[in-house]
Amino acid sequence: MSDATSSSSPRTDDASTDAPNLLDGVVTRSTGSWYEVQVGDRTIPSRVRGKFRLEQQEADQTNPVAVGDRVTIRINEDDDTGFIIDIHERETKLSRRAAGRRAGQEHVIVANVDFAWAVQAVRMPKLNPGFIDRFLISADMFDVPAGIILNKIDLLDEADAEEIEDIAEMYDELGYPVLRTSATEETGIEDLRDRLENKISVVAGPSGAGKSSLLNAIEPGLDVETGEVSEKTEKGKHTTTFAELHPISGGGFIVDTPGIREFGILELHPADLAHFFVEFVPYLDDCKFQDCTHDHEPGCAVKDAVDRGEIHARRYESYLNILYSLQEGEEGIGR
Ligand SMILES: Nc1nc2c(ncn2[C@@H]2O[C@H](COP(=O)(O)OP(=O)(O)OP(=O)(O)O)[C@@H](O)[C@H]2O)c(=O)[nH]1
Ligand SMILES: [Mg+2]
Ligand SMILES: [Zn+2]
Repeated sequence: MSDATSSSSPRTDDASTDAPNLLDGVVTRSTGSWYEVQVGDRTIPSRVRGKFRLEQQEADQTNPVAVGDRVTIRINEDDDTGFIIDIHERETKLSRRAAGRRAGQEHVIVANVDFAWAVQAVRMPKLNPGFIDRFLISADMFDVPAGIILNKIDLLDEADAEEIEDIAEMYDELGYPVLRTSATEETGIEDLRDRLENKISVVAGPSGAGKSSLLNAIEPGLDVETGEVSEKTEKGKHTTTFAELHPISGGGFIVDTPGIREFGILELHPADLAHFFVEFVPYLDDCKFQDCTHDHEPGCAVKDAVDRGEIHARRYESYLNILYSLQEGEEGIGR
Protein backbone atom coordinates (compact mmCIF):
# COMPACT_ATOMS: atom_id res chain seq x y z
CA MET A 1 0.00 0.00 0.00
CA SER A 2 1.38 3.40 -0.97
CA ASP A 3 1.85 6.23 1.50
CA ALA A 4 -0.75 8.34 -0.23
CA THR A 5 -3.58 6.00 0.73
CA SER A 6 -2.97 6.56 4.42
CA SER A 7 -3.02 10.34 4.19
CA SER A 8 -6.07 12.32 5.23
CA SER A 9 -7.25 12.84 1.69
CA PRO A 10 -7.92 10.00 -0.74
CA ARG A 11 -4.70 9.87 -2.68
CA THR A 12 -4.44 13.45 -3.83
CA ASP A 13 -0.75 13.95 -3.62
CA ASP A 14 -0.88 17.67 -3.34
CA ALA A 15 -3.81 20.04 -3.10
CA SER A 16 -2.19 22.65 -5.29
CA THR A 17 -0.63 22.60 -8.71
CA ASP A 18 1.79 25.11 -10.17
CA ALA A 19 -0.68 27.07 -12.26
CA PRO A 20 -2.95 29.62 -10.60
CA ASN A 21 -6.65 28.70 -10.33
CA LEU A 22 -5.82 25.03 -10.88
CA LEU A 23 -6.39 22.59 -8.04
CA ASP A 24 -6.13 18.82 -7.71
CA GLY A 25 -8.89 17.03 -5.85
CA VAL A 26 -10.99 13.90 -5.56
CA VAL A 27 -14.54 13.44 -6.79
CA THR A 28 -16.67 12.58 -3.76
CA ARG A 29 -20.12 12.75 -5.36
CA SER A 30 -21.48 12.67 -8.86
CA THR A 31 -25.02 13.51 -9.90
CA GLY A 32 -24.37 13.18 -13.61
CA SER A 33 -24.16 16.90 -14.30
CA TRP A 34 -22.47 18.22 -11.14
CA TYR A 35 -19.55 16.72 -9.30
CA GLU A 36 -18.39 17.47 -5.79
CA VAL A 37 -14.63 17.73 -5.74
CA GLN A 38 -12.82 17.64 -2.43
CA VAL A 39 -9.68 19.75 -2.27
CA GLY A 40 -8.21 19.65 1.21
CA ASP A 41 -11.08 20.72 3.47
CA ARG A 42 -13.07 22.34 0.69
CA THR A 43 -15.80 20.73 -1.38
CA ILE A 44 -16.10 22.46 -4.74
CA PRO A 45 -19.13 21.91 -6.97
CA SER A 46 -17.76 21.31 -10.44
CA ARG A 47 -18.82 20.64 -13.97
CA VAL A 48 -17.10 18.59 -16.58
CA ARG A 49 -15.64 19.62 -19.90
CA GLY A 50 -17.54 18.57 -23.03
CA LYS A 51 -14.46 16.76 -24.30
CA PHE A 52 -14.81 14.14 -21.57
CA ARG A 53 -18.44 13.57 -22.48
CA LEU A 54 -17.43 12.87 -26.08
CA GLU A 55 -14.63 10.56 -25.00
CA GLN A 56 -16.99 8.72 -22.72
CA GLN A 57 -19.57 8.25 -25.48
CA GLU A 58 -16.88 6.86 -27.76
CA ALA A 59 -15.77 4.46 -25.05
CA ASP A 60 -19.37 3.29 -24.49
CA GLN A 61 -19.39 4.51 -20.91
CA THR A 62 -22.32 6.04 -19.10
CA ASN A 63 -20.29 8.43 -16.96
CA PRO A 64 -17.21 10.50 -17.86
CA VAL A 65 -16.11 10.99 -14.27
CA ALA A 66 -16.68 8.59 -11.39
CA VAL A 67 -16.58 8.95 -7.64
CA GLY A 68 -13.00 8.36 -6.50
CA ASP A 69 -11.52 9.96 -9.61
CA ARG A 70 -8.59 12.28 -9.03
CA VAL A 71 -9.09 15.37 -11.12
CA THR A 72 -7.66 18.80 -11.84
CA ILE A 73 -10.17 21.62 -11.72
CA ARG A 74 -10.01 25.23 -12.78
CA ILE A 75 -11.72 27.51 -10.28
CA ASN A 76 -14.19 30.06 -11.50
CA GLU A 77 -13.59 32.89 -9.05
CA ASP A 78 -16.96 34.53 -9.71
CA ASP A 79 -18.95 31.76 -8.05
CA ASP A 80 -16.32 29.39 -6.59
CA THR A 81 -17.35 26.52 -8.79
CA GLY A 82 -14.92 24.34 -10.63
CA PHE A 83 -14.44 23.06 -14.12
CA ILE A 84 -12.92 19.60 -14.40
CA ILE A 85 -10.18 19.96 -17.00
CA ASP A 86 -8.24 16.76 -16.40
CA ILE A 87 -8.99 13.28 -15.10
CA HIS A 88 -5.89 11.56 -13.74
CA GLU A 89 -5.16 8.01 -14.74
CA ARG A 90 -7.13 5.51 -12.67
CA GLU A 91 -5.17 2.98 -10.64
CA THR A 92 -8.20 0.73 -10.38
CA LYS A 93 -11.91 0.86 -11.03
CA LEU A 94 -15.01 -1.21 -10.51
CA SER A 95 -17.55 -1.20 -13.34
CA ARG A 96 -20.71 -3.01 -14.20
CA ARG A 97 -22.87 -3.36 -17.24
CA ALA A 98 -25.48 -0.61 -17.29
CA ALA A 99 -29.13 -1.61 -17.37
CA GLY A 100 -32.21 0.10 -18.80
CA ARG A 101 -31.80 2.87 -21.34
CA ARG A 102 -27.98 2.56 -21.43
CA ALA A 103 -28.07 -1.24 -21.44
CA GLY A 104 -24.77 -2.78 -22.44
CA GLN A 105 -22.66 0.28 -21.70
CA GLU A 106 -20.00 0.38 -19.04
CA HIS A 107 -21.00 2.09 -15.82
CA VAL A 108 -18.00 2.98 -13.69
CA ILE A 109 -19.18 2.69 -10.09
CA VAL A 110 -16.00 3.89 -8.45
CA ALA A 111 -12.44 4.76 -9.45
CA ASN A 112 -9.26 4.13 -7.45
CA VAL A 113 -10.93 1.65 -5.14
CA ASP A 114 -8.92 -0.74 -2.95
CA PHE A 115 -11.61 -3.16 -1.79
CA ALA A 116 -15.15 -4.03 -2.88
CA TRP A 117 -17.86 -5.42 -0.60
CA ALA A 118 -20.99 -7.11 -1.89
CA VAL A 119 -23.73 -6.36 0.64
CA GLN A 120 -26.67 -8.72 0.94
CA ALA A 121 -29.32 -8.91 3.62
CA VAL A 122 -29.97 -12.42 4.93
CA ARG A 123 -33.63 -11.50 4.42
CA MET A 124 -35.70 -8.40 3.64
CA PRO A 125 -34.74 -8.31 0.81
CA LYS A 126 -34.04 -11.97 0.12
CA LEU A 127 -30.42 -13.00 -0.29
CA ASN A 128 -29.36 -13.29 -3.94
CA PRO A 129 -26.32 -15.56 -4.42
CA GLY A 130 -26.26 -14.75 -8.16
CA PHE A 131 -25.48 -11.16 -7.24
CA ILE A 132 -22.57 -12.26 -5.10
CA ASP A 133 -21.03 -14.43 -7.82
CA ARG A 134 -21.39 -11.78 -10.53
CA PHE A 135 -19.92 -9.22 -8.16
CA LEU A 136 -16.91 -11.41 -7.28
CA ILE A 137 -16.27 -12.15 -10.96
CA SER A 138 -16.43 -8.45 -11.84
CA ALA A 139 -14.15 -7.39 -9.00
CA ASP A 140 -11.69 -10.08 -10.06
CA MET A 141 -11.82 -8.89 -13.69
CA PHE A 142 -10.77 -5.45 -12.47
CA ASP A 143 -8.20 -6.86 -10.02
CA VAL A 144 -10.03 -5.38 -7.04
CA PRO A 145 -10.05 -7.64 -3.96
CA ALA A 146 -13.57 -8.38 -2.76
CA GLY A 147 -15.56 -9.73 0.14
CA ILE A 148 -19.13 -10.32 1.26
CA ILE A 149 -21.18 -8.65 3.95
CA LEU A 150 -24.23 -10.61 5.11
CA ASN A 151 -26.27 -7.95 6.89
CA LYS A 152 -29.44 -8.10 9.03
CA ILE A 153 -28.32 -11.24 10.86
CA ASP A 154 -30.65 -10.11 13.65
CA LEU A 155 -33.55 -11.07 11.34
CA LEU A 156 -32.25 -14.57 10.71
CA ASP A 157 -34.81 -17.16 11.73
CA GLU A 158 -34.07 -20.80 12.41
CA ALA A 159 -35.56 -21.95 9.12
CA ASP A 160 -33.01 -19.95 7.10
CA ALA A 161 -30.04 -20.06 9.45
CA GLU A 162 -28.59 -23.28 8.11
CA GLU A 163 -28.75 -22.22 4.46
CA ILE A 164 -27.20 -18.83 5.19
CA GLU A 165 -24.42 -20.42 7.22
CA ASP A 166 -23.78 -22.88 4.39
CA ILE A 167 -23.41 -19.96 1.95
CA ALA A 168 -21.19 -18.04 4.35
CA GLU A 169 -18.89 -21.01 4.91
CA MET A 170 -18.74 -21.72 1.19
CA TYR A 171 -17.37 -18.26 0.35
CA ASP A 172 -15.15 -18.32 3.38
CA GLU A 173 -13.55 -21.57 2.18
CA LEU A 174 -13.04 -20.02 -1.26
CA GLY A 175 -10.94 -17.36 0.41
CA TYR A 176 -13.33 -14.41 0.36
CA PRO A 177 -13.79 -12.59 3.64
CA VAL A 178 -17.39 -12.99 4.84
CA LEU A 179 -18.72 -10.64 7.50
CA ARG A 180 -21.96 -11.28 9.35
CA THR A 181 -23.35 -7.94 10.46
CA SER A 182 -26.35 -6.20 11.88
CA ALA A 183 -26.34 -2.47 11.31
CA THR A 184 -29.24 -1.96 13.71
CA GLU A 185 -27.86 -4.17 16.52
CA GLU A 186 -24.31 -3.08 15.76
CA THR A 187 -23.05 -6.63 15.40
CA GLY A 188 -19.82 -7.15 13.47
CA ILE A 189 -19.34 -3.41 13.03
CA GLU A 190 -15.98 -3.30 14.83
CA ASP A 191 -14.61 -5.95 12.48
CA LEU A 192 -15.93 -4.12 9.44
CA ARG A 193 -14.47 -0.84 10.67
CA ASP A 194 -11.04 -2.48 11.02
CA ARG A 195 -11.21 -3.77 7.49
CA LEU A 196 -12.04 -0.36 6.06
CA GLU A 197 -9.11 1.36 7.71
CA ASN A 198 -6.76 3.36 5.50
CA LYS A 199 -8.20 2.30 2.20
CA ILE A 200 -10.98 3.22 -0.19
CA SER A 201 -13.74 0.63 -0.04
CA VAL A 202 -17.06 0.42 -1.84
CA VAL A 203 -20.33 -1.24 -0.80
CA ALA A 204 -22.76 -2.44 -3.45
CA GLY A 205 -25.94 -4.45 -3.23
CA PRO A 206 -29.70 -4.36 -3.66
CA SER A 207 -31.82 -1.50 -2.38
CA GLY A 208 -32.73 -2.07 1.25
CA ALA A 209 -29.83 -4.42 2.07
CA GLY A 210 -28.58 -1.84 4.57
CA LYS A 211 -25.53 -0.30 2.86
CA SER A 212 -26.21 3.20 4.14
CA SER A 213 -27.22 1.87 7.57
CA LEU A 214 -23.85 0.11 7.81
CA LEU A 215 -22.11 3.41 7.05
CA ASN A 216 -24.06 5.10 9.81
CA ALA A 217 -23.17 2.30 12.23
CA ILE A 218 -19.48 2.66 11.39
CA GLU A 219 -19.51 6.44 11.47
CA PRO A 220 -22.61 7.82 13.23
CA GLY A 221 -21.64 11.40 12.38
CA LEU A 222 -22.23 10.73 8.70
CA ASP A 223 -25.99 10.58 9.17
CA VAL A 224 -26.61 9.11 5.72
CA GLU A 225 -30.25 8.84 4.69
CA THR A 226 -31.81 5.37 4.93
CA GLY A 227 -35.20 4.05 3.79
CA GLU A 228 -37.62 1.31 4.68
CA VAL A 229 -38.07 -2.06 3.07
CA SER A 230 -41.62 -2.92 2.06
CA GLU A 231 -43.03 -5.83 4.10
CA LYS A 232 -45.09 -6.86 1.12
CA THR A 233 -42.61 -6.81 -1.76
CA GLU A 234 -39.43 -7.15 0.37
CA LYS A 235 -37.92 -4.36 -1.70
CA GLY A 236 -36.12 -1.19 -0.70
CA LYS A 237 -37.06 2.29 -1.85
CA HIS A 238 -33.86 3.26 -3.67
CA THR A 239 -33.05 5.83 -1.03
CA THR A 240 -29.43 6.39 -2.05
CA THR A 241 -29.56 7.83 -5.56
CA PHE A 242 -25.92 8.78 -6.21
CA ALA A 243 -22.63 7.18 -5.31
CA GLU A 244 -20.83 9.12 -2.62
CA LEU A 245 -17.43 8.88 -0.98
CA HIS A 246 -17.45 9.38 2.78
CA PRO A 247 -14.44 9.81 5.08
CA ILE A 248 -14.05 7.46 8.07
CA SER A 249 -12.55 8.94 11.21
CA GLY A 250 -10.12 6.06 11.74
CA GLY A 251 -8.64 6.81 8.29
CA GLY A 252 -9.97 5.57 5.00
CA PHE A 253 -13.02 6.19 2.85
CA ILE A 254 -16.15 4.30 2.03
CA VAL A 255 -18.23 4.71 -1.09
CA ASP A 256 -21.97 4.23 -0.64
CA THR A 257 -23.82 3.38 -3.86
CA PRO A 258 -27.43 3.24 -5.05
CA GLY A 259 -29.12 -0.15 -4.80
CA ILE A 260 -28.91 -2.46 -7.81
CA ARG A 261 -30.83 -5.67 -8.27
CA GLU A 262 -28.20 -7.49 -10.29
CA PHE A 263 -24.53 -6.86 -10.99
CA GLY A 264 -24.19 -7.17 -14.78
CA ILE A 265 -20.83 -8.48 -15.95
CA LEU A 266 -18.89 -6.58 -18.62
CA GLU A 267 -17.01 -7.94 -21.62
CA LEU A 268 -16.47 -11.53 -20.64
CA HIS A 269 -16.30 -14.30 -23.21
CA PRO A 270 -18.31 -17.33 -22.05
CA ALA A 271 -15.21 -19.51 -22.54
CA ASP A 272 -13.33 -17.43 -19.96
CA LEU A 273 -15.98 -17.57 -17.27
CA ALA A 274 -14.74 -20.74 -15.53
CA HIS A 275 -11.39 -19.07 -14.81
CA PHE A 276 -13.19 -16.64 -12.51
CA PHE A 277 -14.56 -19.44 -10.36
CA VAL A 278 -11.41 -19.93 -8.29
CA GLU A 279 -12.26 -23.47 -7.19
CA PHE A 280 -12.80 -24.62 -10.82
CA VAL A 281 -9.31 -23.61 -11.93
CA PRO A 282 -7.40 -26.72 -10.73
CA TYR A 283 -9.72 -28.93 -12.84
CA LEU A 284 -9.86 -26.95 -16.06
CA ASP A 285 -6.97 -28.76 -17.77
CA ASP A 286 -8.42 -32.19 -17.07
CA CYS A 287 -11.62 -31.96 -19.11
CA LYS A 288 -11.75 -34.33 -22.09
CA PHE A 289 -12.47 -31.50 -24.53
CA GLN A 290 -10.19 -28.52 -24.56
CA ASP A 291 -13.10 -26.18 -25.29
CA CYS A 292 -15.30 -27.73 -22.59
CA THR A 293 -17.92 -25.31 -21.27
CA HIS A 294 -18.47 -27.66 -18.28
CA ASP A 295 -22.15 -27.84 -19.18
CA HIS A 296 -23.24 -30.87 -21.21
CA GLU A 297 -19.87 -32.29 -22.32
CA PRO A 298 -18.81 -35.83 -21.37
CA GLY A 299 -15.56 -36.28 -19.48
CA CYS A 300 -15.85 -32.92 -17.74
CA ALA A 301 -13.47 -32.69 -14.77
CA VAL A 302 -15.46 -29.81 -13.26
CA LYS A 303 -18.71 -31.79 -13.25
CA ASP A 304 -16.86 -34.80 -11.79
CA ALA A 305 -15.55 -32.57 -9.02
CA VAL A 306 -19.11 -31.38 -8.34
CA ASP A 307 -20.26 -35.02 -8.14
CA ARG A 308 -17.48 -35.83 -5.68
CA GLY A 309 -18.49 -32.84 -3.56
CA GLU A 310 -15.21 -31.02 -4.18
CA ILE A 311 -17.02 -28.14 -5.85
CA HIS A 312 -20.15 -26.78 -4.20
CA ALA A 313 -23.29 -27.58 -6.25
CA ARG A 314 -24.56 -24.09 -5.51
CA ARG A 315 -21.57 -22.49 -7.22
CA TYR A 316 -21.80 -24.85 -10.18
CA GLU A 317 -25.48 -23.93 -10.68
CA SER A 318 -24.53 -20.28 -10.46
CA TYR A 319 -21.79 -20.85 -13.04
CA LEU A 320 -24.32 -22.37 -15.46
CA ASN A 321 -26.75 -19.49 -14.94
CA ILE A 322 -24.10 -16.92 -15.72
CA LEU A 323 -22.75 -19.00 -18.63
CA TYR A 324 -26.19 -19.11 -20.27
CA SER A 325 -26.75 -15.41 -19.79
CA LEU A 326 -23.35 -14.65 -21.34
CA GLN A 327 -24.10 -17.01 -24.24
CA GLU A 328 -27.44 -15.33 -24.80
CA GLY A 329 -25.86 -11.89 -24.76
CA GLU A 330 -27.74 -10.76 -21.69
CA GLU A 331 -24.47 -9.80 -20.14
CA GLY A 332 -21.20 -8.57 -21.59
CA ILE A 333 -20.80 -5.56 -23.86
CA GLY A 334 -21.86 -5.11 -27.44
CA ARG A 335 -23.37 -8.53 -27.96
N1 LIG B 1 -33.30 -5.51 11.17
C1 LIG B 1 -32.34 -4.85 10.49
N2 LIG B 1 -32.68 -3.84 9.70
C2 LIG B 1 -31.71 -3.19 9.03
C3 LIG B 1 -30.35 -3.55 9.16
N3 LIG B 1 -29.61 -2.74 8.35
C4 LIG B 1 -30.49 -1.92 7.77
N4 LIG B 1 -31.76 -2.17 8.18
C5 LIG B 1 -32.99 -1.49 7.75
O1 LIG B 1 -33.18 -1.74 6.37
C6 LIG B 1 -33.75 -0.61 5.74
C7 LIG B 1 -32.93 -0.21 4.52
O2 LIG B 1 -31.68 0.27 4.94
P1 LIG B 1 -30.78 1.23 4.05
O3 LIG B 1 -29.51 1.43 4.81
O4 LIG B 1 -31.53 2.42 3.63
O5 LIG B 1 -30.50 0.29 2.77
P2 LIG B 1 -29.61 0.61 1.48
O6 LIG B 1 -28.90 -0.64 1.15
O7 LIG B 1 -28.76 1.80 1.73
O8 LIG B 1 -30.72 0.91 0.38
P3 LIG B 1 -30.66 1.88 -0.93
O9 LIG B 1 -30.05 3.19 -0.52
O10 LIG B 1 -32.11 2.02 -1.34
O11 LIG B 1 -29.86 1.15 -1.95
C8 LIG B 1 -33.84 0.47 6.82
O12 LIG B 1 -35.17 0.47 7.34
C9 LIG B 1 -32.86 0.01 7.86
O13 LIG B 1 -33.20 0.44 9.17
C10 LIG B 1 -30.02 -4.64 10.03
O14 LIG B 1 -28.87 -5.04 10.20
N5 LIG B 1 -31.07 -5.25 10.66
MG1 LIG C 1 -28.60 3.61 0.77
ZN1 LIG D 1 -15.37 -29.31 -18.31
